[in-house]
Amino acid sequence: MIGMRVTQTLIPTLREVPAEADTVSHQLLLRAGMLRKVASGIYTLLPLGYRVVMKIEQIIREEMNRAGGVELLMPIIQPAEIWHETGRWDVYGPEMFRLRDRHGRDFCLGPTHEELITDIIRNEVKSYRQLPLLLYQIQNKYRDEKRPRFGLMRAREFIMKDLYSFDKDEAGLEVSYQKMYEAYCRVFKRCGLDFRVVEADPGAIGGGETHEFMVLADTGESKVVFCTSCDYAANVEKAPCDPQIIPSEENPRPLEMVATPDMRTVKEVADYLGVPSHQLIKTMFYKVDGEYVAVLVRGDRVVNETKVKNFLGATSVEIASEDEVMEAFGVPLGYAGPVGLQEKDKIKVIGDHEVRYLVNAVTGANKEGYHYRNVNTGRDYQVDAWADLRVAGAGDLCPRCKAPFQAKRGIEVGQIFKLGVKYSKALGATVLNENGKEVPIVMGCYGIGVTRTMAAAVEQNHDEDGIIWPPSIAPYEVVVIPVSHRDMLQVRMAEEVYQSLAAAGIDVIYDDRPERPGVKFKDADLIGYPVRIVIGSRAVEDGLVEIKWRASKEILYKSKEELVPYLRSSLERSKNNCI
Ligand code: 9G3
Repeated sequence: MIGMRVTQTLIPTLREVPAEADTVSHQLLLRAGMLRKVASGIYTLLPLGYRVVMKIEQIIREEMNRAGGVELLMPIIQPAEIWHETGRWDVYGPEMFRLRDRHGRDFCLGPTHEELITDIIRNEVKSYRQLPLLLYQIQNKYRDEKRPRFGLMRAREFIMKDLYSFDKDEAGLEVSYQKMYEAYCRVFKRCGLDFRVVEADPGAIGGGETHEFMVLADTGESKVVFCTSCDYAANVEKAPCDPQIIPSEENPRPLEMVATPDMRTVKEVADYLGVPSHQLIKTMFYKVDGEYVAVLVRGDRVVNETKVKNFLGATSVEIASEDEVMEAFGVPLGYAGPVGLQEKDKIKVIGDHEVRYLVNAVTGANKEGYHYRNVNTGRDYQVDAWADLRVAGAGDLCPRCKAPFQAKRGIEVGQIFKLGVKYSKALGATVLNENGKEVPIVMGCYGIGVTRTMAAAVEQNHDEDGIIWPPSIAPYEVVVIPVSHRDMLQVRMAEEVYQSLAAAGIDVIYDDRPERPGVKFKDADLIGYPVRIVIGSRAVEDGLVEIKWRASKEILYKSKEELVPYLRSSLERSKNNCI
């Protein structure tokens, strides 16, 4: 018999929006009494919040197991040694939580588990006959985010399901990857989420192909482009884009320096000189693996740092500060430009393809208070290379079918990677293959942000009254509310209905607080139970209870006898129709 009474649990709902809340899901999870902050980026999941997480975890477990996954549990605290072996101990800086034990040995709180799981495999697996293996855990992860925000969406401690696949060859990895791809689609469908799978950039983890599972939401931190005609979709970090050339009938005019006092931004300069922003060349300075690189993009574009990193085959790309640029090249920020830049030593200049086609462009003169007009590539400046270095956006053309993109924002709730042999080589995890040859094991890794999925579900399912939980992950499926807590007939009937639902295996909570009905109705809408049952005078007189669906706001009446079969079938249907 499951079921709960409100007076027995802890659901501290709030009327006011807490100041710390910086996105709607964070606000609502706090107000619904499901989450409380302990420190920046560190939260307590209160009883109702934890029930949602447990339901999401259960859906994940069922789908991982169905795909052949086997669950284990690795330690959160990890010895530095294995991170030294892969060389990652020094790659990750302050983002890694590090600590020492009483003997002064180095450890970290696990931000991920590639090293740890590969260490297990290299000790326990020797023959291809033991493969494939799909091992996973559901465990807290720790990443000391510079700017934790949006509640559980970017926390410093969060729950992740991480699965690692081990195959004897690339063909095996293909099979494992496909199994996980399909399992992930089932997980997010069963969680009632509107999601898309997009091509992504592997980033520091290395390896090959990778896909991200994005819950569409305007508050999402990720930008994604979707083709309007074929099914191509990609994270803008990865999406390739051709130059969009704006034809110009002008002939190159003589280079001219113009005074632009205190005009630094693209907009200020464009307005002051009366040219459109796409006529400007924006010069951005980066430190790429410690070397200075100037990147040129059109004034109306944004530099894609992932593309810069990939083009230069670098491991770290970070924007250079105003002082560094002034110190190194005497170039005041806001007045930077490519003319005469390449001649300066210790700088590489690379340009996005679009810049190459600009005729009579405007750029900074590398001199305080001055810009150049009529800048033309070849005559006035050279670059070391031209490449696709900009962020794709709406209107850019699909690399597959050339139809225009549309741009959306998304919350990344899952990511799957083909790792290849990067970790198995570094740690010596090999097997003897069918020809008796020792080969490195071919790996994949697959993550789902469990707590982030809960937050994403709220971002996607709420209205002005509060959360609207998809039934499959709701903290409780049904809330039973007596209109009067003084009318013994109503209270008795409410008890009976509650008991009958619980006995029928429906996840039901009974609001037995000595409160006015209005308070209970507001809480029920805020918390977002899928179904609300009200027992009022009408119920006592003609035996009909009121049923209200939170999502559709549909209200209907059923007798006590009809109630259980109706709810069981309608809840089952709503939970299954997203499979
Ligand atoms: C670190 C720190 C932060 C990190 C990593 C390592 C992200 C790190 C990438 C991954 C890749 C996959 C398995 C599950 C799915 C994601 N942030 N990544 O490796 F030391 Cl401090 O975690 N891992």
